[in-house]
Amino acid sequence: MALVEVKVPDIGDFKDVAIIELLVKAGDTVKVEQSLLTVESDKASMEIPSSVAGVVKEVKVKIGDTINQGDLIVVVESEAAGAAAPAPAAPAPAAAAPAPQAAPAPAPAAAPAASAGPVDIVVPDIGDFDEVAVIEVLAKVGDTVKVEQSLITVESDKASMEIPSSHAGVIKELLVKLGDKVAKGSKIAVIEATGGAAAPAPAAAAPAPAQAAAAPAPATASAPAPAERQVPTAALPPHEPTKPSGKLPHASPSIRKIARELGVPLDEVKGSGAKGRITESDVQSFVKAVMAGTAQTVAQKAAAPAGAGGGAFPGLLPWPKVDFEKFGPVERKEMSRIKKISGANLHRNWVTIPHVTNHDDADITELEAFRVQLNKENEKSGIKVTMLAFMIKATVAALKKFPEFNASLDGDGTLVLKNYFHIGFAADTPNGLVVPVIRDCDKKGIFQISQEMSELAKKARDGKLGPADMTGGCFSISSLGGIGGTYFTPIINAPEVAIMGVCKSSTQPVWDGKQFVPRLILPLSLSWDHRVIDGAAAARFNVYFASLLADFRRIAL
Ligand code: CAO
Repeated sequence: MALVEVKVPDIGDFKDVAIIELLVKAGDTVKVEQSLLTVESDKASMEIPSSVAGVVKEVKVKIGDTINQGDLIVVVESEAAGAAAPAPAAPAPAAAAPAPQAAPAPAPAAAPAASAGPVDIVVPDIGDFDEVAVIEVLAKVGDTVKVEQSLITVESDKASMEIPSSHAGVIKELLVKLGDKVAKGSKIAVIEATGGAAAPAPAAAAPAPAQAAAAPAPATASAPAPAERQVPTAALPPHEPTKPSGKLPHASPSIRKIARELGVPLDEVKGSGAKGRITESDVQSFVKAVMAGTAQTVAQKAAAPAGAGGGAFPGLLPWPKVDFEKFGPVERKEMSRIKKISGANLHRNWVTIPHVTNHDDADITELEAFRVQLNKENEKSGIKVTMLAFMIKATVAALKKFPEFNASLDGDGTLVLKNYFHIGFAADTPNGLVVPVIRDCDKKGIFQISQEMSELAKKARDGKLGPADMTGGCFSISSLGGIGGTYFTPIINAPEVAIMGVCKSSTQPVWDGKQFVPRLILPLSLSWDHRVIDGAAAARFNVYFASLLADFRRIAL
């Protein structure tokens, strides 16, 4: 028994290739030629075999590491006494990696650089592989291809690689089909080359692995962009992810690259290609299904609470489907357009904003008396002042004192603090809830606010509000005071960060230190976005707001 260091054999021009799969672990018994790990470039993947038989003592690399020829990958306790020879004992690289030998070989058919006209595209030198199967045809007759664009994918039992076009132009003939066997020199296509676009022979001719190192520009060396692959995107079937098999998914390097870029767990994608091979449209339909909420990845399922089903959010039960008629007569009514729109907005705001609601009371005994007196004095003006107008003015003062309430989140972590004071008020209309906005309330008096409010409320009831009447708000007030109730939880009107809910005032006994006295108490419910506002600030806002209503002279301080 002896410890043998197994190193990366000669893998030709392959440099800094990433390990995408470890096939053994410490304690495993391996045979000579048994694959230890899989490496992948952007156009080829290959397995690196063991040079000795024995028990794996240590795996020296991990997934994601990049390796080169001569790098130590595992230490094996060899069964054979004389098997202690280090790296040279590695098997011929061709056994594991078809690419290396191919790297320097120019393709026989590489046409002189700038020639236009029909050009034969042939399989370049792919090492010791006699014949490899065509497992994917990536282009069709009539396609315009670029130099380096992959035309077919071939696969042996230990490696798969894409064969690129050595010339730019239009494909006139495609001479291979799925399942065909090809070898070095096999003609795969005839291209009507566009003048001057032919690639330099070595880069164009070398098989995929070599190109990663030889091609000058990374852009041309990488796999063609998905859009160029002309995969039909319409009418993709819904996709239910499969269970991960634990084995490297059956997919070409470019598909694996696309999956990596999109964060798709490829081992959960069901392959629709030959022998279950994963195609680009399989990846697309997987993404579509997950985005549509009709499928979940294993990770999403694991994140969901036990017993939860599918749905747009992980763990959310689907909406119950109930046969209401079974329980009694019903009628069906289409929801109004406003209800549908406001419903969608309210839903988003409720789900995405971490709401907290603080309740408080304001003693409005004096203010209500003043309001009644004001309306008496101004009976002839036709302008009726309601408590809401005072609350709007009090809101402006509170926003000035607590600027984070007059703010919006913009993107991730940026707060937009507003230097204007446009206040929205929820208005109940026959068609549903709308929130008209009164602009520049800091510059307007109680009468003007009252007048604009009654005009906007009428416009709302008549269904005549335009977008300009309902946008640009800083803060909203939802008053149910004319109706009743004590407290409620108003939903923040995004992108605002807080909303004041008001219910019906009522006369209540309040202890003044010596006795209970009747006071008119207004219930307040302030909902605020906890991402922006802290609980203490919200409590202070409410206390200040209530103090202004209790003694409106304070607003001038
Ligand atoms: N406590 C006691 N009485 C109140 C009050 C309060 N907090 N607020 C208003 N009132 C009284 C008014 O003084 C008025 O009494 P009088 O007719 O005796 O003068 C009466 O209630 C009706 O007031 P109003 O509703 O016409 O006027 P407003 O300025 O208070 O409200 C508007 C205007 C448009 C906001 C209101 O009509 C409305 O639509 N409210 C509903 C808002 C809503 O639906 N919010 C829920 C949103 S969340 O789903």
